[in-house]
Amino acid sequence: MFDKDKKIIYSGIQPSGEFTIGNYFGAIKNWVALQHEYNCIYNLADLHTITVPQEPAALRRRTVECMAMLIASGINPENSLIFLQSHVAAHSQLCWLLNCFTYMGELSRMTQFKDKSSRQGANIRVGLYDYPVLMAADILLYQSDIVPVGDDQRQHLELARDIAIRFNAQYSPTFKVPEGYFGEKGARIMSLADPNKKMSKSDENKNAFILMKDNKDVIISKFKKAVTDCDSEIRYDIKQKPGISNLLEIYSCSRSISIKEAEADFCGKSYAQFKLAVGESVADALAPIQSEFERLVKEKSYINSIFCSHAQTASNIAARTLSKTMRKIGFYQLEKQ
Ligand code: AQP
Repeated sequence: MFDKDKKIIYSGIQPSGEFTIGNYFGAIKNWVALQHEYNCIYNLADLHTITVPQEPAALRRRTVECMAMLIASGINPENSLIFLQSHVAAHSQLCWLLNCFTYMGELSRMTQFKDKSSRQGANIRVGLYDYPVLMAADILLYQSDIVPVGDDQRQHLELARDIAIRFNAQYSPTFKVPEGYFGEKGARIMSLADPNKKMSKSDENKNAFILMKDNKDVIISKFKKAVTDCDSEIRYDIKQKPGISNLLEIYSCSRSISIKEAEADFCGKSYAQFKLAVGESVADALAPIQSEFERLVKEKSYINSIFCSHAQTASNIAARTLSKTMRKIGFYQLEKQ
């Protein structure tokens, strides 16, 4: 499947909810484009989802749907590895090892932990605190060269690099130190209800996000309700006009044009006309993906065959790094009889 001369790209996405256009423009669309140039390893990160409560049947259903959505979006299982994290035991195993090379102070500084833990009340799960170490294990297991992530994951990627550098310095080169890849556009799609907050699939306010599965009417009605501001100028200015800037960003992503071109399209137009056009443009961009998704999601045995074969390939690659790491630390290795 892989070409030895190409660099390795690794990225993951959680089936913690149905994918939003934040996930699509910030991650999945870039993943699809990168497949031609790199050996790509994409992971449906279900172990990460249980850092917050999940309903078992819903998690199971969503996992299959998320896999179908990734393939419908253009991830090609013939060229890229695409598997479920819990099917490859090495992720949890390396996470434990790396926990012993990570400092409490580092994890306490993570803004995603501060943000999500403030919403969890009294009983904050250790898994939520440890999330960045599992993410470091995900990345380092595959000797990844490049990790495409949205802006929100920059801090976690930095930690993965720090852990790799620390481990390599203490023993000898073991992990490749990965570089981040931040797409030019869509790096941070914001909530439609609060443009100072990123769009998240687990937001309780359903009007805050557009799901990749939303139909045209729903999409247009959500954009109509999107928070803007009280003047009438359609221009990109994140500080003064975060709502309008976010809509311009979404429009430019959906049409694959620059922000300048997006602004030019709405010169002299009203907010109502602008919002309708953004909704229509997003619906048009999603339509072919949605029809492919509807076809694929019914093909249970095809999806299952991808889960099986890709988990096997990923396990083989991951086992090499895990065994090397354990040897360096000093664990006694079984000799073949
Ligand atoms: N709003 C966003 N704008 C740009 N990129 C985004 N990503 C997520 N939201 C946005 C990118 O999507 C990839 C997968 O993210 P994830 O599912 O692993 O976790 P997340 O970042 O926590 O995504 P959500 O939607 O906010 O999930 P919940 O609500 O469960 O926490 C990442 O590359 C991420 O940067």
